[in-house]
Amino acid sequence: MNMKKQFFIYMLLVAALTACQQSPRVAVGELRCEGLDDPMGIDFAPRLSWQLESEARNVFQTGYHILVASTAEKLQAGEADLWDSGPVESDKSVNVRFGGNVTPRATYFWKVKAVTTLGETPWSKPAKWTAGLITSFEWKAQWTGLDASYPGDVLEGKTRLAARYFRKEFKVEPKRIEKATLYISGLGLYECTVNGNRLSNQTLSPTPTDYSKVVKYNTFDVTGIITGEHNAIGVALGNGRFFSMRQTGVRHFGFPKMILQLEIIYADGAVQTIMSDTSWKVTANGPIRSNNEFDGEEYDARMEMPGWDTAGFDDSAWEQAQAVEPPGGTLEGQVNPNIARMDFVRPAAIKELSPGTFIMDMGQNMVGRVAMQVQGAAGQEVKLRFAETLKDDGSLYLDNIRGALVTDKYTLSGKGLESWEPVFTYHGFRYVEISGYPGTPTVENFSGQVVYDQMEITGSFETSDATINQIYRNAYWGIRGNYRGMPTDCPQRDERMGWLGDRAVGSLGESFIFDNNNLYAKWLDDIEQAQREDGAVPDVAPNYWSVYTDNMTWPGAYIIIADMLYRQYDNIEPIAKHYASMKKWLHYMRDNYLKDGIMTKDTYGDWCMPPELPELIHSKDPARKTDGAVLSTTFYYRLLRLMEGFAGLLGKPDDVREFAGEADNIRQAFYDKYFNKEGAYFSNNTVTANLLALCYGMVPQEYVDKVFKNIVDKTLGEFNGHVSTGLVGIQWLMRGLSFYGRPDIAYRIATNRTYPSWGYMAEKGATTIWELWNGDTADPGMNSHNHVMLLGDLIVWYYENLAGIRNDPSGTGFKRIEMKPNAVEGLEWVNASYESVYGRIESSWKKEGGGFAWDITIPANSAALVYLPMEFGTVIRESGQEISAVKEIRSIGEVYGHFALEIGSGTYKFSVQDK
Ligand code: RAM
Repeated sequence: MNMKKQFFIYMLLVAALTACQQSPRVAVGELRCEGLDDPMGIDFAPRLSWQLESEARNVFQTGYHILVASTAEKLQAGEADLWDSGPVESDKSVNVRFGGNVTPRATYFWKVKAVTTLGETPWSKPAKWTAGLITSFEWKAQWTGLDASYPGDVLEGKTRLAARYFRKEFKVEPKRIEKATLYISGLGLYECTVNGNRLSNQTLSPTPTDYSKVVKYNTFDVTGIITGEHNAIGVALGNGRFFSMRQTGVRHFGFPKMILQLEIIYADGAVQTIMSDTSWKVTANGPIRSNNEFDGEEYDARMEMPGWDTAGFDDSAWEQAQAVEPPGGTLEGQVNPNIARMDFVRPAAIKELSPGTFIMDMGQNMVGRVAMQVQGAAGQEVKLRFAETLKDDGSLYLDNIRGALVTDKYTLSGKGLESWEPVFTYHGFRYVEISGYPGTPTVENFSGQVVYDQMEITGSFETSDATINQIYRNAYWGIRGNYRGMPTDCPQRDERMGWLGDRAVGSLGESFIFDNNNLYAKWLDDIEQAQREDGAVPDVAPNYWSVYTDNMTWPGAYIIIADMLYRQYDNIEPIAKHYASMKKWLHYMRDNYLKDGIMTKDTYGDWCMPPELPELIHSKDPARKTDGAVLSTTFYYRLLRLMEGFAGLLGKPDDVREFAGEADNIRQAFYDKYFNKEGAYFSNNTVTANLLALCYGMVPQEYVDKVFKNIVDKTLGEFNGHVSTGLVGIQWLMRGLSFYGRPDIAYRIATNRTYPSWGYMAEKGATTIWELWNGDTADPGMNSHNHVMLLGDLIVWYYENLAGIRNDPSGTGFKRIEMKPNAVEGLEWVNASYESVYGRIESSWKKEGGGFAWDITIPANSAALVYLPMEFGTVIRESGQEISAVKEIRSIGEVYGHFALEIGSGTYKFSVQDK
């Protein structure tokens, strides 16, 4: 057999490898892991992953050999001067710890070969990663800025500044440059050019953090753009979350500032370093007159400074930059992706509303900016305002945008055709009001630039049901529109905060569509940085809003998401890193609020459940609402069980006992206090109360069916087959209904087009997901049309229950896959795929001639437990053959109405028929 044809090995690094834009995780980890227990060898070294690809079935890895070298040539020659793993017997091909030393700035070239059940693979193609600066000692540059305001800056109320422009010229020696690396952080936001060249397509960088704790820096390979003797660096600074958008209520860190270090290594080994310091020049008199993320950007093209970021520009009118106080936070290489222009939208239509005022419809509620082309007289001002919906008279509906001014302004230079897009702001909108545009604007003059975190799309999902497909699309737009280096609640109004509760289970659903591993790992760091000394974890992180209300359902996301990253990505690092802080928080809650086994403190209830009146945001009806202590006690129980598991993973038997014992007590106390034996329900018998108890395993076995029946009765009776939960209950609704045997009800909820439902939102024209089930009628005080919190476990259910692609509950990273689709009545087919860390999993099924046809692909080095639905018959074939004749398949037999099989990698075509 020709091994070359059999295998291709793909290599991925835990840290992204795009040029050297990002430094590997070690830059973060090494600074912070001191003193951490390391029973599993979790020491935050870089992790190496690769994928095996083979057409053959049942391919497993049995060993590997990794070589790491300091140059491509050495690696090619097999000279592993940085690390040679030697032949290792192991099936691990994901997150293998690098065993060598990590040196600041070093580049690591590596390759791997695997031993498999089919034999040995050839060496993979080489890949590389680059280490960051790793410790703050490597930073020689000064924080540089301009701690002063200028005429036009708004320092009170809706705070906005003109952009600050910095420049520095430098000479290089006339000898060959081996490598030039630029490290930068510009707060709140920076745009950096070298010799007038943009360094990447990213925008709104760096990623937002609590700058007093941690500041992220970005790394760029600029070797190719330093070509001549005379060079220049230009940096423009926007406000971002540093000079925040509001004077009060939102955290302010100070005037914008930057740190930059450009390291040039010549071929002869000499090193030249250019650093931010007081030799730089600065001005606030550039074209960006004003910017912030809520209120928009104002640009005066007459004030452009041609050539300001290239050598030879006359900067005599500029000021000398100041050495300023550092922001306080540790500089860390940024591992999570930056934001970039990821997509664009062609406007659907422009209509004149009144003379000179036009309304442009993007056809989609999107997040980002509008790029414009315009021609006219110098000094003419074009104004763009943004909204999600229109009033009856066709004008912008701005009430739900609250205090955000959402206005961009462009003043023409008058020099021919001008193109413009703001850089230091973003909006959430479908409609744009255009005024002051010279002549009549047409759709060709505008384009919507969709900006969000540069993430791989990992999932595809389509079904025979148009409503499900539309909701999936709406969710996709909503999720990506709310990735902003942190998961925000909304993109349009004066909020845009990282609310923890919104993503507790949503993050799991999202992980099927986007590779959000590094983003959520970063967010857990944000949460930890926001933890108070006494142990309290906030409801918002980074804590630009200070919201410490002590409840279980919002901060609980800290623990739930760490578990998600472990399950979905086989990433144990967050658990190891945050374990101590999580435990501290649970102890804090226990010590302050646990009374007789009941967690008494709650803040939000089952947030935004469908209210009894269309104009209400929150229900006032005690019979519909779930008692806060029920929510917090069930969550506390669930979190204790997760911690029990984490403690086991980390080798802490005393903690396992502590959490397990506490959990047992809580379950008993909860049962004693809230369970009504006669009626078999908890508390006031809401779907949420019963569902949480059931899904968290708090219901004694003999009552499980009866409690579930109450959920079914309530849903079908009082709520007529509709959802009755808010943000909390919805986290388990779809999976709960399916798991306990009523996927048909879940399907009904998923396809409803009447209120309340996701389909109702679509029916009313939504192209994203609303904050409120009644977003069309409720008070605008809190009524975003692009919020993902009410998705709950819907996307999880799409992938796990409809497509049947689920990580085996006892394993991690889809090494073992559980495939068990619900072929519910009404649904004819599903086509789905998911790019797991082992490779691509595919599941496409359809009902056909009374039978069931199902095509499955499993990546090499993983395996699946496949459940074929027997309601379609008892004759099971694979590619036309009786399965008993297919040697690669292991039949397990009938399990609860399914025929269970075990398969390894490869592609399979199953059918289930009567004969
Ligand atoms: C509002 C939003 C947000 C939610 C908080 C509690 O600001 O709905 O998503 O988490 O309230």
